Amino acid sequence: MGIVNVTPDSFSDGGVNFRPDDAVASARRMVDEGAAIVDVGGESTRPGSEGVSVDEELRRVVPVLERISDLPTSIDTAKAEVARRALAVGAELVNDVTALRGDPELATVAAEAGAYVCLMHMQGEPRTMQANPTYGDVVSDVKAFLEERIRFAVDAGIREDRVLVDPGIGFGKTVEHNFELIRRLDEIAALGRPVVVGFSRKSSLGRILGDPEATTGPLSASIAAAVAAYERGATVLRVHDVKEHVEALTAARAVVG
Ligand code: 7PJ
Repeated sequence: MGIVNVTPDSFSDGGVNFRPDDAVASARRMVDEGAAIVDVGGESTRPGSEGVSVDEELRRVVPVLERISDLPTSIDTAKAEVARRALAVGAELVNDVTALRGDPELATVAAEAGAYVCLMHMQGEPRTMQANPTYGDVVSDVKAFLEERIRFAVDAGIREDRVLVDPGIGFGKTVEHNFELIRRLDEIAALGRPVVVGFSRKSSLGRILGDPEATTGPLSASIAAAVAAYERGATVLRVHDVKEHVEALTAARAVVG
């Protein structure tokens, strides 16, 4: 899954794809490089961020999605109206970092469109989530949350075989929490749904390399985390650098057999 943030302020590619022409070109390049789907988002959820209005989010993503309706696309939003418009112009998956908790209408919109939905775990909210993340057992807690959200989605009319789950790397988690979630990803995969992992360029990768203030991490470490996640059962890797991840994962797949 290639990431196209149509935002001025996302944590690692903010501004790069803010112009529609650039976002469209990036999406096409990612698919050429082997992405199975392109995740288009108009609202940054980086630590500390505030939200944007529905109108602003629509202004950012709809013109881009309209021009890539021939590609497999996902809409990264927590807003029902943004999802509804995105699905109408061809998106097939709703990637909701709130796991259908942010907008009471979103589950119905996804159910009625027959869309795929990615349910992501987050402790707290983007503005404050990195203040003091605390768990009993992080993997058990995330797994129980995802199990409950799958139930919620199915009860809202979303077919279970349309649901993907994501442990939410960096969303209300310490560095150690993030790596433990990957180490024990098989426990999340045991939910029986495809597991999405987004570790690409995240700050924990810069921090284990020795910079306690890092806000991003390098490509090399991103690839290592993606391969480790793949070996433990991840099916979708959400990444900025598609070509390099496709190359690495192709080799990893050849090893796994
Ligand atoms: C994630 C996400 C993730 C899913 C972001 C970035 C930071 N969606 N949206 N999983 N991270 N499903 O653009 O990398 O880990 S925002």
